[in-house]
Amino acid sequence: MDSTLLKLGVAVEFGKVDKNSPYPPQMKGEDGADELAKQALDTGVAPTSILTDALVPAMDRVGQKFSENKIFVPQMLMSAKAMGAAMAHLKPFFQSGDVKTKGTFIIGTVKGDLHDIGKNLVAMMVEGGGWTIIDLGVDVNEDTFNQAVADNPGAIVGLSALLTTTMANMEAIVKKVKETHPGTKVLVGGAPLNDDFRKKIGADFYAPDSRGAVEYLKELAA
Ligand code: B1M
Repeated sequence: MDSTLLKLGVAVEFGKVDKNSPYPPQMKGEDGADELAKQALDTGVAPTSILTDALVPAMDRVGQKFSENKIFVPQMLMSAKAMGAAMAHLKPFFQSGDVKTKGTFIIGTVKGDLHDIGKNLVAMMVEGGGWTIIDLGVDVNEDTFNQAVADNPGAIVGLSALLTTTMANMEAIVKKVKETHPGTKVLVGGAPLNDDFRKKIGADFYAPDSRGAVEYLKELAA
């Protein structure tokens, strides 16, 4: 693999945000995710390769170490910050889609859940696919989703959850939105979900990743 991508993966894994960041001490003075993502783009590495070959595997390693109690929440947070610094460079590439005419996509991470990297990525890709995005942020309850649908009739709703405890909160959101606004399509995603769960809570589609979300919306717009 490209050596800049390898370094970028290490920077995200260890939470090195940028060159000036004092954390982690053993990487003092080295380039961080910010500089390395820019260098990768400048040398012609494709944005999708930066994402799938460096950033996502790095976050997987972080999750693995967290599961094994080798790192704790503060380290995970620094990795998320480093991932964010790299993603800021990729954003313009993922957003440079068609004119936004396909419709409105309301997205949020559900109640109780603060994970937003995957949700932001899905929002970026869908925006690049030509949709107007209404990002409700994290820890979003059923009333906020419902109000957003009331304000944007005909919008598609996307729910994200990264915790087995918070994915359960999706059901109440799907129920409320569908009861109040019949016919509203609801797309769900997030690492602990699967299609059986999607069926159980009455959502319309489960996408395992951002590409799946884009493809589903493309079908709806066709
Ligand atoms: Co958290 N965390 N975390 N965390 N965290 C996980 C999810 C975990 C798997 C780590 C582990 O134990 N291995 C674990 C969950 C266990 C479980 O429930 N099964 C966990 C835990 C336990 C926790 C806390 C409870 C820890 C604690 O406090 N003791 C806590 C919960 C806080 C809360 O939400 N209330 C917590 C906190 C945090 C941080 C704040 C430190 C930080 C998040 C920062 C942020 O998001 N701004 C964090 C992080 C970074 C992670 C890991 C390491 C990385 C998540 C990530 O960003 N992945 C994660 C382990 C892992 O995933 N490997 C972990 C990269 C991202 C691109 O992938 O989000 O999966 P992902 O999104 C994908 C797909 O899932 C899909 O497409 C995306 C792109 O391909 N997708 C959708 C997502 N949403 C979609 C919506 C769609 C369609 C597709 O349509 C609408």
